[in-house]
Amino acid sequence: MEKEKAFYKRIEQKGVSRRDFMKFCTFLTATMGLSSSFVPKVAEVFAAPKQRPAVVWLHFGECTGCSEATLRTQYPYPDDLLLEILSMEYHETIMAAAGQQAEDQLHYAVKKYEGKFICVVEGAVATKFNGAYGKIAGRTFLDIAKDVIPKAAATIAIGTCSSFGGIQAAQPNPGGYKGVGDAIGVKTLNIPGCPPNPVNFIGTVVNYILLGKLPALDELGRPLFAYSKTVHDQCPRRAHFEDEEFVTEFGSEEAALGYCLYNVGCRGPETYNNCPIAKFNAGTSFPIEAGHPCIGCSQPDFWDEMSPFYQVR
Ligand code: FSX
Ligand code: SF4
Ligand code: F3S
Repeated sequence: MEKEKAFYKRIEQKGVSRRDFMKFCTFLTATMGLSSSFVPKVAEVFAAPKQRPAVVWLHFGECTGCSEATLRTQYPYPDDLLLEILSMEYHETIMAAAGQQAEDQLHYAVKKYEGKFICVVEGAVATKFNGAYGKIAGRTFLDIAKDVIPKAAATIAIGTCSSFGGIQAAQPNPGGYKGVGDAIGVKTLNIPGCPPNPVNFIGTVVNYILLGKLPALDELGRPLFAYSKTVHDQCPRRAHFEDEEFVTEFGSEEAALGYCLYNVGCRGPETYNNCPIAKFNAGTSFPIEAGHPCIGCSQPDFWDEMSPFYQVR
């Protein structure tokens, strides 16, 4: 009770009412595909966390947009997520430690929580030339992945890069970059998107805390609750597609009317993600709502397969 009270006080100070928070929990429960009877339990995960899974967050070849997106989460706010809900043991971008101290913390955390921690991986792994294209503290990404990941209870690949290789793996890919699962031959839970939606990461973590297991996945390792439908099938512009009302030029009258972006290269019909429902920045918007076609950022090999962007295929 005390913990819950302190939580509600804390979020109120940040301008979030209890009602807004419950609205978010209802939204997250529905996004996760759970019945509404789970809403109070989901709220409890945030308001009165019972266990805080240890997380070791690795960075390989990437732009750090995945961390940036996660740090923009609201309900839970990043401080709650990192300090109350999870126990973030290692994360190069946000940790105070640097150099040897940081390296020591990685080894300490992996040893202390062996078999119990969640490994979150951001970024792709170079595999050619014994992984020489990417190193941290004298070790290749490949060596670090091979050392740390088998010791984790579960591995979440956050973002398209760690899921499928992303921009590092785009042709001609001289470093032989691959998604982390492919690089070391393990199954990972993949949350693709460049960047991915923090809601899908939080949903996965809450599922793990609440039900003691990871959510159901498709054949590409993606949680079905977020990636079972195309962007096109959930798109607010879909009626315009059916009525053949298309934008043919950016800045045109049709664009202002919110017509379908298919003819300016929208890849929504080939892309699996829940962006139209989950949206970004606390439900503010997503690419298509902002007038930009989907570029297929969640799909494997999208830099090669979906480009040239803006061209109808
Ligand atoms: Fe990749 Fe993450 Fe794209 Fe960036 O770090 S999924 S390049 S948005 O952010 O790995
Ligand atoms: Fe489909 Fe894209 Fe048109 Fe939306 S804007 S209806 S996703 S083609
Ligand atoms: Fe990416 Fe398309 Fe969603 S570009 S963010 S999958 S709308």
